[in-house]
Amino acid sequence: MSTITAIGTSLGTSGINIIRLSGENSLNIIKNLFNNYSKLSPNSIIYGKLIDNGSFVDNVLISYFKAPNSFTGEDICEINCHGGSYITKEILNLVVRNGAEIATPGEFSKRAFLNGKMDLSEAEGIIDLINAKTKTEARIAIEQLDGQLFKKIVSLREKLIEILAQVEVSIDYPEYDNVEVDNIHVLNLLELEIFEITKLLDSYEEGKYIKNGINVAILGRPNVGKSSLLNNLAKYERVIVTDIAGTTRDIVEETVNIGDIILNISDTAGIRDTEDIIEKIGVSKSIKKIDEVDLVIYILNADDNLSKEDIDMISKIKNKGIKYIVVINKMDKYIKSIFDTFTLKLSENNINDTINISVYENKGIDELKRKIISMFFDDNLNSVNEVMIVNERHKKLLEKSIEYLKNAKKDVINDMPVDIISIQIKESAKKLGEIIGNDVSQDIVDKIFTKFCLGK
Ligand SMILES: Nc1nc2c(ncn2[C@@H]2O[C@H](COP(=O)(O)OP(=O)(O)OP(=O)(O)O)[C@@H](O)[C@H]2O)c(=O)[nH]1
Ligand SMILES: [Mg+2]
Repeated sequence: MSTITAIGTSLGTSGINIIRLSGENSLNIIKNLFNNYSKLSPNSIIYGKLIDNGSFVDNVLISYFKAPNSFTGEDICEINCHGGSYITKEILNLVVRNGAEIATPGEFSKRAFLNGKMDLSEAEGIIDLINAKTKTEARIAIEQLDGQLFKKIVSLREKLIEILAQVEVSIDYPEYDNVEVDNIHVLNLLELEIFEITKLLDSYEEGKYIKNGINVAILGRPNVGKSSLLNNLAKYERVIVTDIAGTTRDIVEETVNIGDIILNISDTAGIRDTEDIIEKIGVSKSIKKIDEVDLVIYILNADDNLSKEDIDMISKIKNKGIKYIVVINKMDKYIKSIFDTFTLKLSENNINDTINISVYENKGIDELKRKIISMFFDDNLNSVNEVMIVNERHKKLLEKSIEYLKNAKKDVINDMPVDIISIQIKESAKKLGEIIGNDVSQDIVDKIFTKFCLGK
């Protein structure tokens, strides 16, 4: 294996930067460049001078981890130099001139996986931790890189192997077989395993929103305060707000945090019939957006009439089965008689469960935030103890694993030969194994690690 190198820190102006080397030639390369090389021993970090052909390059700290006791399982040396992009790149070039190859993204972690230093789900946890933008996202990633998912998968696989043993006893000793009793027992075990895997699979529903955020569109007629709500949630003037109907012409996207959850919000052009060509395009984009999001916030105004367009749009959203919240804005303009007629009309049209807000007075916004969270998450997020999945690859493998077990159940019920049942159970176990990296193809491994950043 070649010796690879990359800058492990982000290139900018900082106190220090780190250039990593991994591979059997790491120590030799350092030997050519470091004046205090003789003091380096495994698991040590030594201060000294980096020298290139007799000329001083930088004062550095160099650490050394001897194979197999390192992150990659290979010899690793790390050069801690002064921060600053020029000197860091100079040292990287120096290391390359002395025999190292520039690493591809994720190559250090890929080597760690190939050398058995971590399983695939742990490696995926590392990418997620690096990319995490919220506390909850980071917590799930840490659990994964700490091997929690690995342990869960291993235990699910062990149970499958026990079931397999039960099934195969009947192959080896058919003369002792009481088929009916055996079948019921195997069916129960399969049912239990399907239940356990489904439980893990279901956690993806919440997990994907934690990882990717909730995609939200704010819709409504012109001037109801859609952009004002986005600005309020973003906590700065992201979008132009005026009292001219039709101010927002195109979709404006912004990511905001509410508590520990990310919302990817699209503010849209107010929906109305218009002859203005640009606005017309904007309106059709607004309507299309409904199909792309997880949640629609539909805004009405407290001092307005409920129009036919509103009723039609809300029905359209309802019929599509998309999650939605009807928000009544401008409650600061509340006049009882108008509002009573308005709410009556709402309930006549089966629009209930609305949230009243005033963006002007910053009222009702917290309730709206709580409502959004409760629509996507069951419990208090921080008290979740169960292992969660957040990765689509894992989700698909769990689904396949369940599918094979359901086939196995059918085969048992239909009195199929035992070896056919065994094949289904083995395939199911194989799919579980792929989550942690057993029997995965080179293509999949390569694909996973290219998602890593350089130097990891
Ligand atoms: N009284 C009152 N006025 C508000 C409130 N929220 C927004 N407005 C005003 O309503 C007008 C329209 O606000 P926008 O946020 O531009 O409305 P919009 O829905 O984005 O409008 P379009 O982009 O034209 O579709 C502006 O004059 C806002 O200042 C509120 O809570 N109370
Ligand atoms: Mg607007």
